[in-house]
Amino acid sequence: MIGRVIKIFSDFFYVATDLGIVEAKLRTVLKKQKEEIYTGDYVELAQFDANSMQAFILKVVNRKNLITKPKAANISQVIIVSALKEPDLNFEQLDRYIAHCEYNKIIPVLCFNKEDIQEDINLKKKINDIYENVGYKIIYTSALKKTGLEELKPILKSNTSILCGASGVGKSSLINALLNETKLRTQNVSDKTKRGIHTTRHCELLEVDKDSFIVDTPGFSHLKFDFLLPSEIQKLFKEFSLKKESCKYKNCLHTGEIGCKAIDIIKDMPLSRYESYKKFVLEAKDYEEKISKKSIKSEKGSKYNQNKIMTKISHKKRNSSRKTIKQKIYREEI
Ligand SMILES: Nc1nc2c(ncn2[C@@H]2O[C@H](COP(=O)(O)OP(=O)(O)OP(=O)(O)O)[C@@H](O)[C@H]2O)c(=O)[nH]1
Ligand SMILES: [Mg+2]
Ligand SMILES: [Zn+2]
Repeated sequence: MIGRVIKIFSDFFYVATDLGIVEAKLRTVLKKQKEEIYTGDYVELAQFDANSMQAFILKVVNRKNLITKPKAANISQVIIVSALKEPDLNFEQLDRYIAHCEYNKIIPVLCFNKEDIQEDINLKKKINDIYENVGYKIIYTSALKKTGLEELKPILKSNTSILCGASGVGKSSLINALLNETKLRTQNVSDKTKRGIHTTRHCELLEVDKDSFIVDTPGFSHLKFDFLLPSEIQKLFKEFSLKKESCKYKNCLHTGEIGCKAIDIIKDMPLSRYESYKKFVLEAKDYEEKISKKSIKSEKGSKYNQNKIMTKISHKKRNSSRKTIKQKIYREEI
């Protein structure tokens, strides 16, 4: 029997099947192999007991892709949810989510929620100016007043979409509004900080319409680019790839280098986008420095042998030579 994992609570996997929701555990072999299973995975079940609706997971089938933050599998689309107010819109944070989608090669849709409490019309204009230019789909919603949902529904059609964004922006509220029921728990943002209080704790896949699935996720905001090289950051900003005339210098980071030909792109780039770009480049530079220090360290622990670098192995880890073993046996014999 094949089913789809909709929720994971410690060792229990809730799997949607034709016969209903099955509570499954991993087979011991899978556990030993440390096979990780994610919300959204299709799995093969065995030893199904119809009375208790329990079974064991044999294996994962047909995993098309995997997102590691938030963790989910077989995702066709990311919907980045931001609030226009409470919590205030943070452009740098939004650029972080977008850049992560670009890194994962998944096109994001930008959803700006809580439009019912934001009176500043210039904010919408600013958003459109920044993000429409680079081709991202933008929608405005209010989960509370149920506006914008008709625009969101066709985007979700025949997709498995994952909602991601900071805590309190209204991800769970949006799904409740789409389902027309209070299925998911939601909570007011903190009075003091106007930030969310991490209500959703697990990823959960829900069917919002026939063949349209959506994954609710816990809010998160710690996304840093401390795993890429500085030269890789420009690939995450569409502005650099959309224009043909760009800077071709291999090592140029387009951050004020003499002779940089990306000057026109930077001139046209909204300030907030360029600021985000420079910040991510700095994070990547820290990473580059860290790995170069590490490699110097490992080189110091190496010695040359026939023109090859051989890493020194500590005495404890090194295998004894045959001569030493023979001597030991000899000593034991006498
Ligand atoms: N005014 C207004 N309030 C909203 C809207 N959407 C959500 N809220 C409120 O915002 C608060 C947080 O909403 P949640 O749906 O819990 O937010 P979340 O993004 O799921 O948060 P986490 O689960 O912590 O990641 C709740 O009090 C909601 O009622 C909206 O469109 N307008
Ligand atoms: Mg939530
Ligand atoms: Zn350049």
